[in-house]
Amino acid sequence: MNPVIPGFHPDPSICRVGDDYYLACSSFEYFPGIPIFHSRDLVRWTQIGNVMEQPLSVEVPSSAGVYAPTIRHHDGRFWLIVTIMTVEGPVNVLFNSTDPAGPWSDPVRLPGVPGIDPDLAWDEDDGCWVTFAGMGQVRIDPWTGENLAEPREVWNGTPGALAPEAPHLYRVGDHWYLMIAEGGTERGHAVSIARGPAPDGPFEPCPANPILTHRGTHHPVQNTGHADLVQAADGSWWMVFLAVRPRGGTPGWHVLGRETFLAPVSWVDGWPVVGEIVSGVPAGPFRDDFDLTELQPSWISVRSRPRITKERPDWLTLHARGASLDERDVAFLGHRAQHLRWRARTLIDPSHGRGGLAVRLDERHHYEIEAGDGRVQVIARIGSVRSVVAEHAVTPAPMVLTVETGEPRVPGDACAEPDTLSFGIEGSPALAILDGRYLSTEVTGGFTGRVIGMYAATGAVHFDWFDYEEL
Ligand code: 6LW
Repeated sequence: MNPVIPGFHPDPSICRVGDDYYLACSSFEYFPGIPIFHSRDLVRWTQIGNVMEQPLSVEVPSSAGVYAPTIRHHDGRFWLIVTIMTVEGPVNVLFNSTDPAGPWSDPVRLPGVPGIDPDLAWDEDDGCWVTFAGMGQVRIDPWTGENLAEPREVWNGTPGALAPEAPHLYRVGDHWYLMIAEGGTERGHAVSIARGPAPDGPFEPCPANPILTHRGTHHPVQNTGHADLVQAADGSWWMVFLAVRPRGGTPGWHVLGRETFLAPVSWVDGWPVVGEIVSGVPAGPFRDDFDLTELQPSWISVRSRPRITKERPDWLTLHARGASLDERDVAFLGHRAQHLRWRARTLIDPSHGRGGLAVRLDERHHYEIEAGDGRVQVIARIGSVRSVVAEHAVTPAPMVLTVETGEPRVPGDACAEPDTLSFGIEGSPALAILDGRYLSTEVTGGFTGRVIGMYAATGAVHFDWFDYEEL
């Protein structure tokens, strides 16, 4: 059962214009921010751009930054509202564009919208409503970001439920529906809904709440929640939502972050009923030969783009800015891991610096194979422990570095890891095989997933190509 957008692509929000669907996801500390996808069938999605092409000017810890966008199309224009989580708390901003591939407008700040996970909806009188986790609601002027009234409380989900969040407000038939996530974004995650006569309620909860949850089931897809609804041109309804694919022994580890899934929705007695997941098409291989001057939109860096030059034709050169992946700013260019089993490789020339191929969760959790100064090392950083787990002398020449996942060493064991990660130089035996659980969200905490990328630790490091494929 595949996601429709595999890999760390959480908090999906969707809209339709004619036969075209557009979807936005959270991106946290990664740059550029807020990937935008396009589809014609809801199953096959292509990334067409990113909303935030400028780095944030505020301090953003890992798993803070860009949280939970809502994308809507209104009056010929796309609108995207989002929370930027900073060390000082959430800042909500609104972008607009006539082309979802970009460029998007500069962000309009919404100083009167507290909370996170803002939603956008327009009523019959063109009034623009923002509903945010808390749950609060306010009418705004979307061009200036000003509040047009005081924020008010609205339906806050099932009494006693953890973390009511991710509100989305819709007009369907005679009712306004307020759909939210609750139960927390872990195994208890769920989607609930209420309806009322007006955008601000009063709201009556659905007697069948939660309308989506996999908590306490054997389902291989868990943590289902944070959903958005869309109606197709043929009148059918669909839900996109985030979920994870945990593996290994107890308690189960998910390593790809929260991914975007799809399910059909039918309406019974005026309430949405969510069907079984529609499996997506597995992502194809990804390769970049660095022949183009523009980077493909799925390439992400940490917080901002490092200095990247094309000083050798058809190579990419990364210029170091932090001494290792332990640092907040590092010259890193990565691609999200999207399969349960995969392999990535890069051809590196480390004659002008040290650098390599890494699997990153955050500054405190990453594994990498690093070349330079006549040696290759495999380094593991797990929490406060950093260790060189293998070292090998090499002649200073270009080489292909590889990382691939493998099966748990004792499958079926209560403590079995979700996978292993094996690092090496192509054509030689693996230098190190490491336990994959330490690069899972259950260990690292936070909201992201594995990102595989090239990096520079010192000097200028040249890369001829990068490829990634499912095994
Ligand atoms: C997001 C919240 C959530 O703001 O996780 O699963 C937070 N849902 O709605 C970060 O993605």
